[in-house]
Amino acid sequence: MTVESSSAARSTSRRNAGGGKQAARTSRRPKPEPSAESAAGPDMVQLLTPEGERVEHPDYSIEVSAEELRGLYRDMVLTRRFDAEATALQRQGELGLWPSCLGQEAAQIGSGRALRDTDYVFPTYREHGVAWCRGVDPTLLLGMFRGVNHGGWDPNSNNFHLYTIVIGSQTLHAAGYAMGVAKDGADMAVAAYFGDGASSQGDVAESFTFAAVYNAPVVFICQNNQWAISEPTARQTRVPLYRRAQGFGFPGVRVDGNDVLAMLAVTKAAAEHARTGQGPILIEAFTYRMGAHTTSDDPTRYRRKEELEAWEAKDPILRVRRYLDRTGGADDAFYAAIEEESDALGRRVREVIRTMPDPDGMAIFEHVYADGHSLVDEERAGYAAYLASFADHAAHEGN
Ligand SMILES: Cc1ncc(C[n+]2csc(CCOP(=O)(O)OP(=O)(O)O)c2C)c(N)n1
Ligand SMILES: [Mg+2]
Repeated sequence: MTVESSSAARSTSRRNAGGGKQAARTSRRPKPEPSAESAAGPDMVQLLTPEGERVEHPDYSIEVSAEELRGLYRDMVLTRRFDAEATALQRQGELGLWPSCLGQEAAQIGSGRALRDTDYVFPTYREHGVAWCRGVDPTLLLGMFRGVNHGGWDPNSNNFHLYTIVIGSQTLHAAGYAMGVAKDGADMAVAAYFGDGASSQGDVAESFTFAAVYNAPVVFICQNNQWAISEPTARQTRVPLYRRAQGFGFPGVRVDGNDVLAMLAVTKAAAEHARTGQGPILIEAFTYRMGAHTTSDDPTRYRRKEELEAWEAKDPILRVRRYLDRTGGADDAFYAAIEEESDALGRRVREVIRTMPDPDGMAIFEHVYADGHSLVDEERAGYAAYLASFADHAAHEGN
């Protein structure tokens, strides 16, 4: 028997063994996955092309001065530099883990700068650019990833909630917070950031339902970076993510997430929609995670290098630079100053991390319950005795 005929015989016997049901199952093949390129679609809002050309959109026009544009550029460059430093520090053993936002700077800076200080933001774990816009000192983002604290900043100082690792759960926090805002009649929008993968979570569906039914002022910002670790967006949805909103009864819009101007314009309009009592709205920022999911991940195992190269050509920072150069909006002195500022930020981040104090070993038992708990008390005493045993041992050795 040849190799071909033996494998043909095996597949025939498999079909026969499964009967009619099996045959039906094998004929129901998954639909081909759309490439990220074609999935963007014509209804995506874009104001600045990858070549750095300004284009108009009938629903979202925006006037941005050269100074404002330089500010957005600076925000993105510094975010990228901070992110690169943090990635390097993880490689040097200073951080346990780092989730890079490389490639998502426009989605984060455009939306972050569109919000008012009085708005409230619920991030995931990757929103380093949004944190920057909220005025959270970037070094404070590092503590949790070094394992020395559970958050690192006071959420109420900047109306920026702590990072949330439990996928999608912060959208429920945002919906609940926004329901309170609506009851208070407060003039604010609540932004809930989440990912394409999170869109499959029940928490996100529930938050959509509550926000819609209670007409809560939530701006849902889904950064569709095309991947949920190694799962492509095509494995999360059969429709473009922004269209999910329609089924819940509120509007959704897809934006070029690598276009800082489009993100700024659409998020400004969406926040105004929320603040003026028109209920929730979903923004799908169509972007790309250019790095690994986290420093624990190796994307070369599951994605093609051509895909990365296609997105590198749409780099969010490069297109603003092209536009600035094309319009004479920035000179060499400006770029040199940003470079210097980036270096200074990098130096500060390295200094802070290397002198960051370790927490007291007993601190883990704090804040578990508001009023204490007998089990925690027991565990605290047990751990204290365990730590003390080392001191006893050392004293014994010394004798
Ligand atoms: C409830 C829950 N399930 C699974 C995980 C493990 N996990 C961490 S990140 C991630 C993928 C999230 O993808 P996406 O929402 O697209 O966000 P991205 O990481 O791409 O920014 C998963 C499944 C988790 N943290 N929480
Ligand atoms: Mg994702």
